Amino acid sequence: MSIPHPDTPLPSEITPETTYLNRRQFIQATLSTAIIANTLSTATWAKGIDPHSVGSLPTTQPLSPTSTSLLSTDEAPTPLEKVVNFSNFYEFGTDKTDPVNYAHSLKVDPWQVNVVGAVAKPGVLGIEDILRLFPLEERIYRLRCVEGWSMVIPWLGISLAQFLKRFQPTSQAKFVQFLTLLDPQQMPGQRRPILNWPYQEGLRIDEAMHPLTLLSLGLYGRTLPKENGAPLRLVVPWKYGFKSIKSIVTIRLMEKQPLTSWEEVASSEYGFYANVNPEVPHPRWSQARERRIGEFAKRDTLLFNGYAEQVASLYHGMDLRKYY
Ligand SMILES: Nc1nc2c(c(=O)[nH]1)N[C@H]1C(S)=C(S)[C@@H](COP(=O)(O)O)O[C@H]1N2
Ligand SMILES: [Mo]
Repeated sequence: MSIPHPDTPLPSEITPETTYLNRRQFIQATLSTAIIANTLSTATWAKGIDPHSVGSLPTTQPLSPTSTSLLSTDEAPTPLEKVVNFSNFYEFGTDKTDPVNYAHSLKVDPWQVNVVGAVAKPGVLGIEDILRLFPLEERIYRLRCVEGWSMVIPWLGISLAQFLKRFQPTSQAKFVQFLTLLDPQQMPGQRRPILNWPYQEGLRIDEAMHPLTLLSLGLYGRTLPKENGAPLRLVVPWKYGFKSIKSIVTIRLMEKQPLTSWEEVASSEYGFYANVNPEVPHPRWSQARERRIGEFAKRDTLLFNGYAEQVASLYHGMDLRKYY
């Protein structure tokens, strides 16, 4: 894989997170997902046709927020068609269009989330329970991928802090680990050693408890499309997109900092913190600018993805070059 020049204004310049792989592995991984694609386009959905009649997104349902958060940006949301058709979800392949073609094999109902570890009241909640117990908000957030592209997405979700408090984290709970479903039957990308499956992520407890941190169950007024991490995924808008882990089944409160999937495969390139920072380049490309999907000219990337006012204090006194 050649690394494109950072200023070439083409979508093809986007540097895949997989360039750490050797070419052979990469090609194998890509070919392994060559199963029958669902050819029905989600564009139909974007045009307002009921997805139940389309078949490509059979599990999405209308979902109404009780409020729109004041934490929302007023920037124009990225069209739904782009949000669904351009996505990273390596459990279904490493191409941006693999999730929309292959994620239909994921079964999202029934689904349970296990909360374990350093909590006084460990427990399991289904998606209906979560929707019944916690107020659903709409939050329009920027999402900046480490590869150099960004989107604005109208998420529907609940506060992760409120969710975690229900399980009563103990004084040992210094970090939170998140795990995606492990099931190579449903997630064919897990048959290849691209990452050490299941996908794992982690946050420090104060990051997890921050009011911006969202446990998302939907976008654009409907439940989450499978491509985007149905039925439940994390959204941490001041961090690179890879922290926003999809299709979560386990949340573990821990005393020690958990290992994350991308640290595990390339710790010199992807750190635990992964805060968006235009001044700290990735070892193989600059992070100073980004392409908003759907736009031609590049934008400057903002410190903490523009959320510095809300989150900079979490990192007071930390060397952000060391803790990248
Ligand atoms: N389980 C899992 N979660 C994941 C990924 C993945 O491959 N597997 N990709 C991450 C990356 S690199 C990005 S940029 C975002 C993309 O989210 P989106 O498709 O909603 O834009 O999901 C993140 N969450
Ligand atoms: Mo990403």
